[in-house]
Amino acid sequence: MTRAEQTLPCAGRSTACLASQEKSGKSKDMSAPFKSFAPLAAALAMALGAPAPAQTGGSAAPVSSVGAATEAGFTAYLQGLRPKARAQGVSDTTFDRAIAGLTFNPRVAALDRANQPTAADAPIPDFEPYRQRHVDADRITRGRTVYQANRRLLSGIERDTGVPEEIMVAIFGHETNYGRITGDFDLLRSLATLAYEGRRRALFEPELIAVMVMMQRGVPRERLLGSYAGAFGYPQFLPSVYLRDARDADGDGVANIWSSQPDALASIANYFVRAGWRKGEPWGFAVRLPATFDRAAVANRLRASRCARVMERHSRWLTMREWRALGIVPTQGSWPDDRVMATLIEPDGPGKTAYLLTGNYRAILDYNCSNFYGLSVGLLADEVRR
Ligand SMILES: [Ca+2]
Repeated sequence: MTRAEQTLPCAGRSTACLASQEKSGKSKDMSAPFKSFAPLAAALAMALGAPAPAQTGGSAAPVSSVGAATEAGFTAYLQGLRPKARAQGVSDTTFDRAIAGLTFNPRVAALDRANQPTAADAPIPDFEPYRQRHVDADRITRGRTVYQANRRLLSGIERDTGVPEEIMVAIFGHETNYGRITGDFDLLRSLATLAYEGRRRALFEPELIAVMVMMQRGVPRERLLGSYAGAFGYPQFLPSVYLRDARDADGDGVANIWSSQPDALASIANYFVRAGWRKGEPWGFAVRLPATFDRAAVANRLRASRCARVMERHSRWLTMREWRALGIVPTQGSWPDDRVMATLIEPDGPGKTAYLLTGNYRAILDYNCSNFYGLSVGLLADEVRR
């Protein structure tokens, strides 16, 4: 595993991670070591001398032992979900097939507990070292390959949706390193464990039932693998997001985000359409500030209800015309339309590269609420397009 691969998502569709952030008010910018799912699991497994986690993860060298009482409670809990599954259109046959042989996975529970937020007042590391690791030559080169291989499809999607071709590719690159790392935890077992464990049942139980709905609609049982927290496939969608946003783009009638690049890229675009991507606006761009720039004058005094630690690093919203009047200059390229609004971020503090971020940047944060994620997706997209 390379360091570049350690960015698997806590994705916006990954409510698991978002919830832990929101609860703590933590920015994911501060949680790099705990951002990965499958890679972290593999690292933990290695540290424990255990095989990499898979469907059998936990049985070889459990992180903690599970008593018979827990297993009995687990099974009883799952049986109790039948009415809820039925209400979502899951047949008894599918339900029985879904829970057959499932056991509590202590490794998943341990990974989830390990994914704890850092202290709210912990210092936020600089972005630049992160950028160098995640917008690296290998990821750019392979992104261009994916881009070229799917040009016809991508340009068609961009024409229809306004979501830029390179943004679809960059999300694919960031989530799974273009499909290299998608996770090999059994989704049903992981989600059942997390739902039963109960800390965030309100999030995980509906996702568990959503997997059953996927089975009901014909997704093969053996395909149901992903991160320990239930994200799967090239774009690392949660089950509920798959049901809502996944699309067939290669024409075989199945939204196969596990191995079809066209399907995965179209599904990512669909996610962004729903998240409010605005056609014709950039995600953001690097800018230079004048030496006399008055930061207090543009400070944001509102506290966001969601992802507050991420949003509080942004200035208040101004139009491009207003930013220009304050003496800000793009480091390259030209200004977007005067009326486009943006916030300002200085991820490494005054005197370093600053960025103006549009509403489309917020759509990227909806996918995964982290400034490091959003900036590196945008910058990778720029490089892929270049
Ligand atoms: Ca397909």
